[in-house]
Amino acid sequence: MGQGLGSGALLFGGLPAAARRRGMNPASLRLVLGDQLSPSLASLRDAVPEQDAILMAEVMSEATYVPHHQQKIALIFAAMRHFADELRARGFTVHYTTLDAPDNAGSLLAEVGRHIAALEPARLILTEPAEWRLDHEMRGWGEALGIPVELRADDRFLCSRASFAAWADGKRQLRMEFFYRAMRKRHHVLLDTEGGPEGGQWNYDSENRKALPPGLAVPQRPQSAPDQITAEVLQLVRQRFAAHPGALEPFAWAVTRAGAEAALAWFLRHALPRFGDYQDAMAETEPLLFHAVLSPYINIGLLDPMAVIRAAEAEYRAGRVPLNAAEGFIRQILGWREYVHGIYWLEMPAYGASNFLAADHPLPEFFWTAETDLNCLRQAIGNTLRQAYAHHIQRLMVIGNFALLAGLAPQAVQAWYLAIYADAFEWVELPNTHGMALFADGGRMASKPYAASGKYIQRQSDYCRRCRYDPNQVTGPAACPFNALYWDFLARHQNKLAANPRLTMPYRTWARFSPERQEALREQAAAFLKRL
Ligand code: FAD
Ligand code: DLZ
Ligand code: SF4
Repeated sequence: MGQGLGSGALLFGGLPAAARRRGMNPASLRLVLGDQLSPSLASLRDAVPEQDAILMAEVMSEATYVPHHQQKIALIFAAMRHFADELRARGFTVHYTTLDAPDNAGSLLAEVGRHIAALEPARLILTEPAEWRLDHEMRGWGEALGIPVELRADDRFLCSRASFAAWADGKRQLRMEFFYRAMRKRHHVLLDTEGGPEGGQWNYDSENRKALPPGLAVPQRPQSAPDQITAEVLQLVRQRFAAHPGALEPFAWAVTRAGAEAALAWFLRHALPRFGDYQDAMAETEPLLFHAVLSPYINIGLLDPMAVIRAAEAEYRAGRVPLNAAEGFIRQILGWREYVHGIYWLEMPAYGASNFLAADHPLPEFFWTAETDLNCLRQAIGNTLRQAYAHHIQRLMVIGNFALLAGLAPQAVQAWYLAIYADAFEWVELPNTHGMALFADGGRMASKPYAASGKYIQRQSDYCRRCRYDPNQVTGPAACPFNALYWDFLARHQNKLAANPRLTMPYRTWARFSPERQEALREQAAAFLKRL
């Protein structure tokens, strides 16, 4: 049995009690969290069925630290229960605490403590959790529990925390594009025979902004009915989490590795070929369009990110998908996903408190209900509440853009994003919210704020057609609120943003407006914000 420390592991806590009864007790207790459902997990790697025990626990503390969307809780509990069965089928002893078990101790530490008291393992083995709050807590578990605790690095990411820190070291500005190129080279992804980028360019983003042509057929995703385990979880969530936001059903998520792999296979065949072209498009009747809808599966460990990347690359090499689609998709996983993960661990815990633009407006109630007369927000938030999912442009250019322009407080906005999406874990959600959507980090992650007027939404979607507002008007009762808010945002933050070279053009345009026009725009925005 491999009892040595895994690479990047930490050992702390007291020595095992000398009188510990050997033989009946597991050599180690290994905790698996709800987003660690990978057979290759560091803490499972050297586990021996006859000697080690595995612990998984559904606990109120994790289910309520933000009011998670009902489908997110159901997805995680159902996937945890299926994963426990998968491990049992491999011969492991899995101690699984369901949320409604009478002796459930309510938190991860309390559950671990209860099992240590009962099983008396020689040591506890953990994989680093993906969120700072739990990572910070776990580093004190050795002392709290009085047995040796080994905390192993989570090597399911393609760039470790240390490796990202080394890449970032000494750089005045971090930019995803350069990180992404380095990752392509390091992992030999989409390279030509000379080691350069396939097709001669690293990035085909400029080909990925097409508006949807009328009548374009969008493939419909297969649905399957929940099995017995999932049905039981849905009943539990219905009873215990009815006050949490979002609809519980229809529940369309896969909850097993096989189900997630089927979703990947469907995406590669039916949606990836068009993913690139319509990546930035939005349509009222087609909330998923050609997106992968795989992020929850990758984030909780049902899909391995490199396997997804290799599968997309293989589709390109087989001539079944164009390069702009394969490259655009791979960039999201090998580039953005790893980049935000690196930034999170580099910048935490200070990152969560960042508020560069001193935004302080409370979160409007309609974030929880979708009841607003701005149709784009009604659609994007409505999709979110119905599916625990919205695609990237809805999250960034509709909801995030609105939060940025309206000056909503970053802490309130980020708590909402963390609660409401099935794929939301702080390591990925926080940099996307504070960094990409709200510019709360002052540009650590993105080179400029993603601020846009109603014109952008009009160009990329069909939302404006059924809106009570007009994207072509900037002032007056029918004017699209995004328009005045956009100019007001630039004016309000002129001292912090005017020097940004990527904002030179809009600031020049603002300067050309007459003082009367500027005042009218600012009054229009102020009146809207007052009503908000
Ligand atoms: P696709 O668009 O099909 O992309 C493929 C994959 O690339 C995704 O499955 C995901 O794993 C990865 N990916 C794409 N964009 C990003 C990104 N910006 N950061 C990290 N990974 C990315 N993603 C999350 O996984 N969890 C979150 O909590 C989350 N919060 C977000 C909050 C805001 C404000 C914004 C703007 C984006 C957020 N994202 C988050 C990123 C992105 O919107 C989702 O990953 C994507 O919408 C997931 O849908 P998909 O699988 O259909 O992705
Ligand atoms: C998100 C979540 C929820 C809702 N419930 C549990 C749970 O009951 N037990 C568990 O082990 N994990 C859960 N998770 C996932 C954890 O919150 C996640 O592992 C940490 O936030 C670290 O990313
Ligand atoms: Fe949104 Fe403005 Fe278009 Fe209405 S007109 S859908 S508020 S962008």
